[in-house]
Amino acid sequence: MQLDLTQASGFAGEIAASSTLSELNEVKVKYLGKKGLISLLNKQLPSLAPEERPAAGEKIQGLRNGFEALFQERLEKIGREAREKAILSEYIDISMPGFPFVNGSLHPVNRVYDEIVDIFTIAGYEVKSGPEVEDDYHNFEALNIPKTHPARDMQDTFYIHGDIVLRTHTSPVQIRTMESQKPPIKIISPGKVYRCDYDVTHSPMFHQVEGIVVDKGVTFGDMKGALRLFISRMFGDDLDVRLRPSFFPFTEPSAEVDMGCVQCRGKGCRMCKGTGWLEIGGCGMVDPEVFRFVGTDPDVYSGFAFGMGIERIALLKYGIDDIRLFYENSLKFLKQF
Ligand code: FA5
Repeated sequence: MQLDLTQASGFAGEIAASSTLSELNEVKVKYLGKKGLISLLNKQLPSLAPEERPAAGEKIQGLRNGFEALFQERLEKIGREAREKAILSEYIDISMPGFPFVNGSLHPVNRVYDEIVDIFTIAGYEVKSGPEVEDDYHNFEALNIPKTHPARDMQDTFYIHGDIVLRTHTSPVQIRTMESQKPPIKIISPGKVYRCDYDVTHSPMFHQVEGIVVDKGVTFGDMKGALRLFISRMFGDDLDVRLRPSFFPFTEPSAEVDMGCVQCRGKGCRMCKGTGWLEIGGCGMVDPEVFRFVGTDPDVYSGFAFGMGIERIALLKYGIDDIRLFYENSLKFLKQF
């Protein structure tokens, strides 16, 4: 008996015709799988005469070796082709024009807010914050504004319920700080405040920065010095500070803070209504009554406090005449900063 090798020898064409890995593997199973055409030849060996077996075995091994060599060659070619295809499909034309990348920018109020914080922290002030939803005691009572006091009408308050309000100024933070910290105190507290106000220079939500310094021997002159330092760093050395007598229930004496007009540098123009001065906030020496509320002895300590509108400072810095522009979110306006 002779082995019929015809069928098991036909793999060369099939290997060459395989164009994918799975097609190539199918050919391998067909020839070298358990029931593959070459594998089946091995099972026929026992039926041969013993003297014919070695030669037949060699022929089968020859077929197997031939298959493996062609298979390996084809496998490498398919792999190479797949890699080349992937490289071509991932090709990036770096000479193509890019997509424009739109950069955001800081809101002008945030920009001025950060600048104010920088100026005061460099001068040794610590930054404190407090709740925007505040109780009547910290927003009014402890600031020497009892329920029946007409000074409550100075600020149009949003009441949440009962004794809970949206803070109308950042002054409650001076109370909270003095309640929890003994002098010396030197802090600023920037943040959002709320009043029922709306026109070209007033917004229902706006930002203030409060400052308070308490220690032995703090004077009105120290306060003017602090305000002058701030104004010169923010607007330039040539602008003076003027303190105009005023009234706040929590400071005595009290004053309005005016600075030289940023537009005419003090000469008089439309912006300052010919006066050469612009108002930016209020200030004064901490009232002894307030010290009593927080348990600080007014015979030992003295202090000054000031509060300024951050939008007001931003309006002046950028020469804008309507506060509402800050909150309309027009990109055309905001992109200028
Ligand atoms: C106060 O709020 C005092 N707490 C300031 C103070 C602190 C005085 C410490 C003394 C000692 P006044 O109500 O004047 O003061 O507000 C201060 C500043 O906030 C004003 O000068 C103004 O620049 C700004 N401001 C007030 N209301 C508005 C508003 N509705 N919109 C924008 N800015 C405002």
